[in-house]
Amino acid sequence: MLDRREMMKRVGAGLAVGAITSLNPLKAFARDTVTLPFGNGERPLVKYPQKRLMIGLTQRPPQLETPFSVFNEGVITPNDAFFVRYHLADIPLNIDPDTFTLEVKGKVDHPLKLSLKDIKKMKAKEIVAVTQCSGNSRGFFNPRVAGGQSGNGAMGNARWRGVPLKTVLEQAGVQTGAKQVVFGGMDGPVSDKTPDFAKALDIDHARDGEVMLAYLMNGRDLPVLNGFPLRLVVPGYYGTYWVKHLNEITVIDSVYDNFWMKTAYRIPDNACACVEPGTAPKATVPINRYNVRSFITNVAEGAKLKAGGKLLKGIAFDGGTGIKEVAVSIDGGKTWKNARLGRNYGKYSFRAWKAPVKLAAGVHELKVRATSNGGQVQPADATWNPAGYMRNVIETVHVTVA
Ligand SMILES: Nc1nc2c(c(=O)[nH]1)N[C@H]1C(S)=C(S)[C@@H](COP(=O)(O)O)O[C@H]1N2
Ligand SMILES: [Mo]
Repeated sequence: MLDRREMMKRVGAGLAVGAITSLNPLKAFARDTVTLPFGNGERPLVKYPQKRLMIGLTQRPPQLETPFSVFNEGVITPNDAFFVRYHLADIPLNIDPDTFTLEVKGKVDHPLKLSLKDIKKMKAKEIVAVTQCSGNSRGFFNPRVAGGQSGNGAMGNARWRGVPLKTVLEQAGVQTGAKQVVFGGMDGPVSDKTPDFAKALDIDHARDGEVMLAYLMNGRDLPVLNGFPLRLVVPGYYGTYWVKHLNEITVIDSVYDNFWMKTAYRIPDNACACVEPGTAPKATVPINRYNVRSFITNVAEGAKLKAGGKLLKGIAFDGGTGIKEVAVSIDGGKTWKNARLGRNYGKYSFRAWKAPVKLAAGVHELKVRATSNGGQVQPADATWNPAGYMRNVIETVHVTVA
């Protein structure tokens, strides 16, 4: 095992030269590629520190997608396979956990400077929750839209341990008139024309007791690329709010209007968060909770299967009401059969499901459809919005059975 300082050095060295492959002990693999099932879907498989081979989307900043087969290994996504998304190229490489501090300031009675030790002394809490990028599955949008062309691997589910943001805000003493809380991380832009990354939550949301500052992910320190040593966890909300390398919390008495809140990460202000393809929404709101999704994880697109019995397996999740029901279809959606749900790790977690089916020889469309406890059902037809967010159409896997 590498100690942390050595690891940081290697992360630093690797990223500084841009091409991780040149330093990579697994260099040979970097020439391997995978092809995601949409136009221009070819991607390199890349090796980064603390990560297994991942699907590379960009190098600087690193954006890595989880190979989809990982989701068939269990409902918890291993740290070394968890996806990575950054906006800005200057990512922090030499974080010393002993000198790291989190500042809490703005409209508070007692501004705080907390060390990691201080934070770890507070009463801890654990939650299993999905992180999903707003643009997960963007590559499937039709018509295509600009932005990172992700397949379905820009999501993951982990057990997070840390302290409720509420506890920290109480310690700081939020003043009356507070409207939002702004979160900043240690990464930054390379050019000062690029707006720094920061996100905001409404004060009531920030104080709901569920939003937390996490320092452990699946029982281990956060991987560097997933926000070491501290990140915000916003259960049920899109990944954009889950600020990594979190070192600044500012309570404000207005609605935060930086680029990342006012311009980016906004969705059409209607129930489907969608518009007629090719058109622009009239009004938008900041992206917020996940919609309901489900996937078959043990049969890949285009698979060839043997005729007879087959146990379909997969996962489902939503924005925090929990999964009520998952149904599968082997006839392209004409008939549906309920799946059996697996163990419940809480309403923010992936929920495993299983369904035995009998497949006759021929070509089939397998489909899976989840319904949330909140009554939301996946749509049969894909919705569209110009940013390519929130795809949640009923997934279809085409198979040939012989
Ligand atoms: N500091 C920082 N935090 C960040 C981001 C970032 O660019 N910088 N990107 C956000 C976005 S858009 C997503 S989807 C998640 C991804 O988390 P991950 O890289 O741990 O998978 O981190 C969020 N937190
Ligand atoms: Mo994201």
